[in-house]
Amino acid sequence: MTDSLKALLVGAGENRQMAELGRLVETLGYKTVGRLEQARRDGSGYVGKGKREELASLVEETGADVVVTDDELTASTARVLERAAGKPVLDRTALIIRIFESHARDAASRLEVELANLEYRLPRVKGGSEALSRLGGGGDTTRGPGEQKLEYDRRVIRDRISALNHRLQEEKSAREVRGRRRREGLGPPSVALVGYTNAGKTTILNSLSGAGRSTRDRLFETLETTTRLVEGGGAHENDQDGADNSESRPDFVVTDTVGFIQKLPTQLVHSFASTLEAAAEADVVVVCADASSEELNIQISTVLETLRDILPDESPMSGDDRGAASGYVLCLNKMDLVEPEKLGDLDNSYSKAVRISALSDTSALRDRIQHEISRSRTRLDLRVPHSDYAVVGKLYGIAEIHSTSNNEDGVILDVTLPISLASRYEKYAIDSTVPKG
Ligand SMILES: Nc1nc2c(ncn2[C@@H]2O[C@H](COP(=O)(O)OP(=O)(O)OP(=O)(O)O)[C@@H](O)[C@H]2O)c(=O)[nH]1
Ligand SMILES: [Mg+2]
Repeated sequence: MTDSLKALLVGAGENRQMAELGRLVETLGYKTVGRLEQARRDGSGYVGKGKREELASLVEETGADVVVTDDELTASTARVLERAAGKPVLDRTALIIRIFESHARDAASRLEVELANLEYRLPRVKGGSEALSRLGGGGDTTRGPGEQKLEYDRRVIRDRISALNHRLQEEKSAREVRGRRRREGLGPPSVALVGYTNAGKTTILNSLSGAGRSTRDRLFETLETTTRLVEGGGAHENDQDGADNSESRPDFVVTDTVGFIQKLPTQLVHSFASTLEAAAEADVVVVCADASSEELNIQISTVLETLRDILPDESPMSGDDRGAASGYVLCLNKMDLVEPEKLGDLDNSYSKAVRISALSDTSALRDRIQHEISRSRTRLDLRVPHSDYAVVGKLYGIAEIHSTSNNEDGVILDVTLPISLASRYEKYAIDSTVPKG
């Protein structure tokens, strides 16, 4: 495609994200040829009458093919704007759905995007005479032809929506079973990489795990969660004699997720659910951010706010947002692109964050993750009476067993457990060392 579509961007209201809208448009392969902004959003036409006239002449001047708005519009507002511009109008939601459509690779994300698209279309099928005449056709004798087709279309859309919801619900149940197994301690500790779109999450995953997943400088490159194993390499080679295991290097699994964005269309919350689940279930959440972005602060707070709304209170996210809280790690990526004079600001705002350039080296992040995992686990000496022998079997499923022996009182075990599970076994502890946390 040599000739990309020319887009004219329109934003209204206080919370305008014109630069980001430009990035979204670019991600879809359009070229931005002009911008129009207004501080107050107009109830009937998104921008006021005067601005709509300005829009018409800007369309003439620039030869724009399409008008793109920074907010979702109702069908009638879109129509008002479309009439003024004389060009089709694409709102922010439709734009993001199109990006998701063109980036969806696996079956599940395609289903989710189809669902989002139908939910977006449903309220827009009804309405004015234009929609009716466009649909046309139909042979019912008691009703107008358009009306009959319309009913039919809406019913088809609704049926398809419920079928898709059903399929996605089934998948969700399967994921929940897997999640429960994991929370029971079956399997290695898990780390979720979450963050704003284009922060570098997939690049970080690839670097940590040696995977070769697609990364590109465009928004919403990743639309599905993927999990990879990172081998820790056992105990730290540099351990001094007699050092305890607090700096052991556990294996972990790391999950890459769908990126966040401001004003996320509600229709895409489904696509997003797996990201939120991954974050809710992770032992360590890594909030990744593009340190070189002009919008760094807003991007970080968008991510933290979205996670806070959804995660339960006991989740690792319920700490402060300076990267110092237990359970989540703030990772400032793309440090290679940060201007030297900005480093001071980063120090002040995010003193506890890990800084990396994922293109060259992620070992600092890996060390921090392993440190967090070690902190989330505790080592105990246990004596399990022979009468409770089933407990020993259970421990083999959930703990790392360092040594076992038998005596007349029971089985003696030296184990490392997730702190969240340790309280169940406290009564068998040999010292009175009660695990903290
Ligand atoms: N200069 C520089 N570029 C980076 C760095 N890390 C990632 N990138 C680039 O940033 C772009 C986005 O990286 P991705 O890993 O795809 O980002 P993502 O967070 O997975 O993005 P989505 O999947 O779209 O949410 C790519 O072009 C990467 O090559 C870094 O440390 N320095
Ligand atoms: Mg990605």
